[in-house]
Amino acid sequence: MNPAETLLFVYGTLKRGGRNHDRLAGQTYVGAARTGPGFILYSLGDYPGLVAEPADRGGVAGEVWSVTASSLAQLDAFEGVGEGLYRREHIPLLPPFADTPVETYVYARNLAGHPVIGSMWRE
Ligand code: PCA
Repeated sequence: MNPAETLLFVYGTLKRGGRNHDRLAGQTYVGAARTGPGFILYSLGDYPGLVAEPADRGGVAGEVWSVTASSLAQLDAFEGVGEGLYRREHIPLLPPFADTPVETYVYARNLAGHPVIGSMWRE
């Protein structure tokens, strides 16, 4: 992996085939991935939010991408990190990424009234 890049776990509209996948144009697909247990997805309408859920046993499915610093800055802006919509944080993944530092967008706002999706987002 290019040490100047960040490994990013995407689980929603940024995935291949997803509505916002073109925001990863020019970035490098690393592979399919799954979080360790303890995370679930909620539906926020037409996009999902990943949050910690200690009772979860299944984790969340997604993809790991290697992204440049400038791409990451654009993605942070798109995902509303500055406005507190998501926080970009390290996330534990299952093998083959268990020992690899990977980050993801964790939903940062109140989920009251939003339905649980579970472990996989489909558009
Ligand atoms: N975009 C980011 C977070 C949720 C969303 O729809 C992603 O795909 O990982």
